[in-house]
Amino acid sequence: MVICLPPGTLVKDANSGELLVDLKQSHQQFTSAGGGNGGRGNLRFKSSIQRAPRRFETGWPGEKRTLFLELKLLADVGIIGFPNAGKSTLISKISNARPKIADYPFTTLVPNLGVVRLEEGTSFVAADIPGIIEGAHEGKGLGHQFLKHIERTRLLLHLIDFSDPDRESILNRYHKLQAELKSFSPALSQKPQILVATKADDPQSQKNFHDLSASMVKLNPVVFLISSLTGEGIQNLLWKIKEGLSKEGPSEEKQITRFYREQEI
Ligand SMILES: Nc1nc2c(ncn2[C@@H]2O[C@H](COP(=O)(O)OP(=O)(O)OP(=O)(O)O)[C@@H](O)[C@H]2O)c(=O)[nH]1
Ligand SMILES: [Mg+2]
Repeated sequence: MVICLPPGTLVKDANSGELLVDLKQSHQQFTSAGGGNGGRGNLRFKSSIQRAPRRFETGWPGEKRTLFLELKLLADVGIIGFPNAGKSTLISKISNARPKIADYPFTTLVPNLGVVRLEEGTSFVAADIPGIIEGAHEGKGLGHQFLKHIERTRLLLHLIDFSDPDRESILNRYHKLQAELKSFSPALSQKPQILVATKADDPQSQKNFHDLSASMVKLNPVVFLISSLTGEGIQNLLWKIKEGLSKEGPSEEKQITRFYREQEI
């Protein structure tokens, strides 16, 4: 029996939890339980006196194994932020993904993947995940369940809605999201991040960016102000992402994270 699974599926032994294979490549195959040897069929018992034998042998039973399958998406860039930060709007602007967008929190319920074509021949894959809120590690909002999908990315875009008139809450949200990342996985919280202040078309965002950019740069040296409505700042952001992805990554991630040549997608 052949079971087709999406690339990025981890196959584990359900009893021991042992990782059997990480299916990172498209069309990769793995035999988790071998079939038993077959018995001899009627034809093998045919002789000069027995032309149509009824005798046969049953085969041996095959291996049995209970598997636990876990999908961790393969993407180069993860887009994170509080609900309504503009994550899905950005991925729909820069890629072929067409996620649902709305002005209420938790519009996105499952991750979206999009291929971003940067220039002739180079592209990368971005993942937009549901919004994270304070207390996600205790299961609040949609909880941490989707953070595993950005564990294999090399770069995080941390989007913050700058159109909020409450300037303090902008900084607070930054710190809360970092705390949530850390409580999920220290490795994830140490991935390089680009801070992206969103909704630049809103005068309030411009004002907040003017007042807060010095504090933001202290927290993270790479800060961009963008608008997914007008396109402001997006091209520069994409070049920065390309630069970030071109840097050497840890060896395990290097195997799966790279620029794709267009014909491979
Ligand atoms: N003015 C303005 N509005 C924006 C911009 N980007 C997103 N929005 C609006 O902000 C709201 C939330 O956008 P989404 O892209 O759904 O936000 P999200 O971060 O994906 O939200 P969740 O899926 O709930 O986590 C929508 O009403 C968008 O139209 C922008 O650049 N400018
Ligand atoms: Mg969304």
